[in-house]
Amino acid sequence: MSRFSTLPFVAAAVVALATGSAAAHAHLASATPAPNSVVAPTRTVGLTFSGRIVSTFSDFDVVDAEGRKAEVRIAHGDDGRSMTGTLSRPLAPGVHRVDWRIASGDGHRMTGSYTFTVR
Ligand SMILES: [Cu+2]
Repeated sequence: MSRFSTLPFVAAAVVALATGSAAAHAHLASATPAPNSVVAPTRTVGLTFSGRIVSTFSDFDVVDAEGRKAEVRIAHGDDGRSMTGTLSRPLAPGVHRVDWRIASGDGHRMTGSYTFTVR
């Protein structure tokens, strides 16, 4: 009985280890507009990562459904883990994709993308 009751604790420890190694490099923690959201026309796209990112190697594109990249000026946050892009003009209605690439504080390069819709 006691032998089997330890299993949940072992499982929890394995999960904790896996989470710990994943936390070693930064992943996208939150974004504005949020992934899969529907928003009013905006000129600002902000990404926040779970850990430090190297600003020199970290940026993103905002691409519309026809593959056109928006003109965007990216500023890196003082917190060392966020970026804010200011677009030269509000995004047109439709689906937009954010393609981000970063160098994590631990040196790993990571990329990702998500979409949101402007109504
Ligand atoms: Cu890493």
